[in-house]
Amino acid sequence: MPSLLRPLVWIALLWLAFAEGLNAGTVAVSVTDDTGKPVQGAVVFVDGPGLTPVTGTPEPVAVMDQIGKKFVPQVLVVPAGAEVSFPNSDNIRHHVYSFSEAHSFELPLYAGTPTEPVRFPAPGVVVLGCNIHDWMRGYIVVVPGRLFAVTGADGMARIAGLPGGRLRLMAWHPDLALQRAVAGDEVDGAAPSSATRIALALKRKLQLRRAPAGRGADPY
Ligand SMILES: [Cu+2]
Repeated sequence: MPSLLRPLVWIALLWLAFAEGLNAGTVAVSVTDDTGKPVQGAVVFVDGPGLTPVTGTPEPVAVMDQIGKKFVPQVLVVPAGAEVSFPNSDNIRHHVYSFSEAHSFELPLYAGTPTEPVRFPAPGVVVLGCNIHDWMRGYIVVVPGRLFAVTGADGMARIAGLPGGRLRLMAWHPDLALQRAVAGDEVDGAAPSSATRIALALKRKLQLRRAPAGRGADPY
């Protein structure tokens, strides 16, 4: 390339980067409970047009493990269309199932890692259980696109790279009184930055007394 043209190429590249920055907004979301306290571990995601769908290969497969008779992680967030593997890292068998509307499925009693992952085609909350161990509870939160974040101890989640247009922010938490995502404000994705707040009605935590020593031996 003639050296005279090189500065023009750099200017064009810088302009593209600048224009991209203009179109990609950032939102800071503060999630609280209904008394105004920050909520940690809430899934915040964006719903609206212009979100990138998952088209399949070579998308990495997400993992929902089973360790010590628990689902690990307890909450897994994936974009719609993603595949999830359910390895069983315990030396006993588990029987994973979900009756959720977003995707009901079953992995009958198994050890090790099933050969096929499970695809989650539609957005929604998929509640996982195990037929053998009643207390095992896990959640796969299937969100419409790749724009999501989980709140920290301060109840804050930040999502960058918003597409232009009106976008609705949604929030979900495993302790929600009703197991469905809560709609927050709409934001303008083209704005460089915005901030909003979502309040969640959580289940009241019961103050359980400790079981007497020597009882409650694990039968499994
Ligand atoms: Cu189990």
